[in-house]
Amino acid sequence: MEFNDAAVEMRDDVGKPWRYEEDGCTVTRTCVWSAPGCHPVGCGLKVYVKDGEVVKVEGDENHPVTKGRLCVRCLAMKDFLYHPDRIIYPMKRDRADRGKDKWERCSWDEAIAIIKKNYDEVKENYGVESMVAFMGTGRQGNIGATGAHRVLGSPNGCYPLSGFSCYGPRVSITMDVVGSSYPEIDYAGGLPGGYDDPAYQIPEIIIQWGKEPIYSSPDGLFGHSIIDLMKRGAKLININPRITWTGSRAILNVQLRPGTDAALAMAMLNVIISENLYDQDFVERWCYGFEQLAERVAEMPPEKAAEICCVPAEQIYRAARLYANAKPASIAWGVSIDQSPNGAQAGQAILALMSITGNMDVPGGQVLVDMTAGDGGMQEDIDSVGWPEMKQELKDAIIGREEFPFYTGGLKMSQADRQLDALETGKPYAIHFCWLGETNLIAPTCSAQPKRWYDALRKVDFNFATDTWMTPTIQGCCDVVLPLASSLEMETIVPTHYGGSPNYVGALNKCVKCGEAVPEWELYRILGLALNPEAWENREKDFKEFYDIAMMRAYDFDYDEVQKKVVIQRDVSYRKYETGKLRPDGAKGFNTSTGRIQLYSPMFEAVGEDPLPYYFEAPTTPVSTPDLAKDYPLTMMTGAREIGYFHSEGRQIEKLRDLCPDPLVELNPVDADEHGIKEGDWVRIENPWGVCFLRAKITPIIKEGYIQAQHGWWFPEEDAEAPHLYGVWKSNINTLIPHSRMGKLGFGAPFRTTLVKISKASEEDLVEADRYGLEGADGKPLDHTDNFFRIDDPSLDPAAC
Ligand SMILES: Nc1nc2c(c(=O)[nH]1)N[C@H]1C(S)=C(S)[C@@H](COP(=O)(O)OP(=O)(O)OC[C@H]3O[C@@H](n4cnc5c(=O)[nH]c(N)nc54)[C@H](O)[C@@H]3O)O[C@H]1N2
Ligand SMILES: Nc1nc2c(c(=O)[nH]1)N[C@H]1C(S)=C(S)[C@@H](COP(=O)(O)OP(=O)(O)OC[C@H]3O[C@@H](n4cnc5c(=O)[nH]c(N)nc54)[C@H](O)[C@@H]3O)O[C@H]1N2
Ligand SMILES: [Mo]
Repeated sequence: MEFNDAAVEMRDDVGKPWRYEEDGCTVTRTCVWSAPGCHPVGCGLKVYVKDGEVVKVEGDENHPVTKGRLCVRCLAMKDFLYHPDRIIYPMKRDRADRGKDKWERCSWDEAIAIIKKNYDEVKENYGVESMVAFMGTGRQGNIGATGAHRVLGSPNGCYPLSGFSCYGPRVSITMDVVGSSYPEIDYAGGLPGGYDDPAYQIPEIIIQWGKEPIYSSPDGLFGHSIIDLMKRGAKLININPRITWTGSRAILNVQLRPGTDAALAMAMLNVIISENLYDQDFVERWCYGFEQLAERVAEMPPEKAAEICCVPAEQIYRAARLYANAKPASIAWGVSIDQSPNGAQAGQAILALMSITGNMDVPGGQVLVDMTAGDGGMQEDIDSVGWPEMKQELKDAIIGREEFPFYTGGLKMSQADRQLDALETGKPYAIHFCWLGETNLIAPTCSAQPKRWYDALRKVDFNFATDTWMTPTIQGCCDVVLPLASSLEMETIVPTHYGGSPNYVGALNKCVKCGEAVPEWELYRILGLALNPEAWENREKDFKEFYDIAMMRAYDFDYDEVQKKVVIQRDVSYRKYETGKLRPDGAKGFNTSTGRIQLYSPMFEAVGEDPLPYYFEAPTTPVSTPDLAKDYPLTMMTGAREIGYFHSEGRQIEKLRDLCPDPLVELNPVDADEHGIKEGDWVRIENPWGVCFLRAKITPIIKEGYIQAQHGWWFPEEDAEAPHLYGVWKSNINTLIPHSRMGKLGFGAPFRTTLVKISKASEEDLVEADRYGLEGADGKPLDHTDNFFRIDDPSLDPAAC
């Protein structure tokens, strides 16, 4: 096979600014995205190469936003690049050997031929809809559902996390309410003068709502900007059940009960409206449904929310007044909202807070997409590849379409929980071919109840993966694996905030090549040409050209210019609702059906959801499931981000592993005492869905009655073969998270509100951990029933916390 290396060859025509010689090394200035996994912040690196090998990586002080600052994952890049366990050649294995470490290196031609043979057979016998492309979070190839739509020609692209509990809910809700991609805080990333730019204003208040960007830099937000802004006077409010590092420096911590964010946001609206603290002019001119919203939130006075959220009512008054009186103020919207089954409503209420206080699209407030400058156009180009050409009958076959039209219609992806049902039951039709791209879902990452996914995937006729490492998922379930290049091995761009918001665009300049690993887009093209040539022949020949087309339409610069300059800031304009830049037709107002921000959502109404925000109890809490709480009294949050790991990635890299060698669960000292658990003890955590083991970290940052468990754990140093699969079942916290507990729109899951009990693990427990993980504790079968699901039960008394 001929690689399209011309497009990714080093170029020396551009000169010093992006590449120069120093100390006998060639230094390349570049930005990163993924792999190693990260969201598209595009931090700046200087990569020192000698004799074709990376010898050193440093932060690039010339990068206008990150200014030389880097997290540990980038500082350990060299160890990632040359780690002996990385996959840098295609590999194959007989289907009968799934779970056995019997991989054989093969050529690209052979790997593609195997995939094509299976593709053709399945297409012929069952149709393309019986194929699914699964993807995890935020990588370069995560371009809409291109893998499914354009490479396989199937409608079923799937992000397999129950209730699409990340980003998708946020984007979908905002598209409907505001007519834009979700509004990130304005941290001056797009302004050439940065924080000192005359167009910018430092926010007086920043609310970090279920978000801790300092560790997560999520979705294109450079986390350290929070510190920069605090140094320039911004004050922090954290809405978080735990006191985090930034929380210890905040002026207010609202330590609400997990999953009650909608009640809190509604009560803050209640205060702001009843005390007349809102921006009347903005509301009158630009909001739709204010009266109805005011009526609705009148039902949620702070005293009532205080009972639901288990926080003092005064804190709610204080948070509301501080936020509404600050000019400007911003809210950083975290994944805790997406992960809540009530998150659509919490999100709706948070958008209403941003809007009625006049903070939408103002300097230092929230930034919105400039549709006329083409950000929207670029996003549209990216999201829609392959979809417009698809036959209507195939689009109609998308899994979960009838039940969840808002989810499947907006995201053009199959609904995650129904996708698992289809794999398990063969209904509405059987699945015969899966592509596991960028997800390690049987590790506690992109799935709830991973054992169910494991069993279901192992029955599929053919599975292949595209990854940078061998993982438990690939080892357990796949037949072919194709190797992907890392950030330092490719030439492409990183559009911050997924190209959605006006910010900056960074270049990934190729530094080295490892084995036969290819950049993700190149891989799409190779596969696409083999499997679905009509969609690829006579089209863009590479990622560069793909982005060239999108960027030419979107921006006033092209790909080459980005590569030369390494980073281009977009320049930002504000209050675009007054200038017609929020709508593709250039009319004033917002890009919604009413032209205004829809505090009352006609679309929610059309799909059978309440058009206004409302509160309901999460599916497994002491309030919604009091019987369950008798045996499982603790509320478990999971997945608060660790700086050294990206979900399940990084455990092989010594420098990163040293920072956090074992899976940890945080316990309050009182709970630890009650159970005779000491710092570092292995803790047995269980509920009717499963059992797993993590080590105790005893800390007062978490309230009594709650625990916070890490996700993502497996042990790459342990036995690879099934059933052990690198110890993936031992600390698999997602085993305890039940499926299908989403809200009406199909979003959310109890990742941060599950009931459990804990005890000190016995020696026998630890010996039997694999068996428990696979079969349930003490041989009791895992409970997969829906007995505890009562979202609509009106008799629930939220005051019972
Ligand atoms: N309990 C619990 N579970 C959670 C969460 C939680 O808070 N609590 N958070 C959830 C959230 S928000 C998310 S988004 C999911 C994430 O879930 P995943 O995205 O599935 O997580 P990863 O473990 O990072 O798995 C990604 C795989 O992609 C590979 N990879 C890295 N870079 C690239 C690339 O550029 N291309 C390709 N093809 N592969 C690449 C990695 O090596 C890794 O094997 O986890 C979810 N799981
Ligand atoms: N280093 C690193 N960075 C990452 C990732 C990673 O795995 N590692 N994952 C990436 C991904 S896919 C995502 S989605 C982002 C997520 O990044 P963020 O949105 O910043 O979210 P988290 O760090 O998961 O959680 C933030 C906080 O939410 C709190 N919390 C828990 N439950 C609740 C609740 O019910 N309500 C409220 N208000 N707060 C709650 C937790 O205590 C935690 O401190 O990070 C991305 N960045
Ligand atoms: Mo995520």
